[in-house]
Amino acid sequence: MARVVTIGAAQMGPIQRSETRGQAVERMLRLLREAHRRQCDLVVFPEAALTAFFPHWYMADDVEIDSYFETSMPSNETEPLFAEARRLGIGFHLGYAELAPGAQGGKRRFNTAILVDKAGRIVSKYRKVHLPGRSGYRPEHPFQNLEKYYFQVGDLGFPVVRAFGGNVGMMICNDRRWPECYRVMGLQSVELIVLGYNTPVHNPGAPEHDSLGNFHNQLVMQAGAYQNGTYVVGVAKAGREEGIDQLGQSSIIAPSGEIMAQSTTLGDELVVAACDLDRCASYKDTIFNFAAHRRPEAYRLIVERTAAIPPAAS
Ligand code: ING
Repeated sequence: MARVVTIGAAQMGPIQRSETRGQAVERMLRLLREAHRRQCDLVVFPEAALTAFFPHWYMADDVEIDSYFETSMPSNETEPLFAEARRLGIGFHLGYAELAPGAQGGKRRFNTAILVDKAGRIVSKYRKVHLPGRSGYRPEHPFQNLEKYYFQVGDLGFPVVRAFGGNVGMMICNDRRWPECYRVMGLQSVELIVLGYNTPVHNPGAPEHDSLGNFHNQLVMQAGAYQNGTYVVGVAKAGREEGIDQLGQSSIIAPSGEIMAQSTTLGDELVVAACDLDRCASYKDTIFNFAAHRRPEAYRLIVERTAAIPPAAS
């Protein structure tokens, strides 16, 4: 019996600062109902799907910053999403900013994603490990990427759980550019990786890369899928959000690395594909049979070294 999971990549257009969480959830409910009509088992929403992507601007006031974070999940505003998904019998992935309690009554802020099963239970949680950009304000840049300022590095690793009939893992946005993330989950026999992203077309830190933004977006997810024999579903918050143009290209990618389905707009758009998890074996059991071919003793630098060290001059 094939293990087919019908997945809906629920791309969202921009969420402006003036939009409420309730309005964002209404848009998500419309995508969820379309997913039900199209027989989806799982819907993947983007990174930071409840608000505008606030790391793109600087805030000093703690109360204002916290206003972009969720202190509970589900929260009052997201409960309708959990309830409707449960009623329709659909699971979902949701990215949001998490405010978690810290030691001595402190608080911790994470860029977080959850996986919710068809019964509405949170079955996995992930906190973003690779925080791009800088922790300091750059006045010379047209916009910021202050994730290192607003978020702590995720402390949950890269969990893979049994869900939707297979082995499912998560990552968030910039994580998809780092092969280590895919391999840590590949070493847990992952068959489906779901992720959301907010990716500006323009990178103020490396403008010479801008023309390759779409290419790099596809490259990293296709490579990660193929090299670990897993499906990868990447879902954008797209379009012009607070004056910043963001990539679309939400994609469902097969273990072969082929793109099965991809968005063609920069707005709210559901992209659907039936994913047979049994197709992963064709790669996991042959070219990427880790047990037969990997040589960890040759890879020690990957874990022991953070920054690159060039060879000594001969
Ligand atoms: N965003 C971006 C990403 O990794 C970025 C950061 C922007 C990288 C532009 C390259 C070019 O897709 C997040 N939120 O990680």
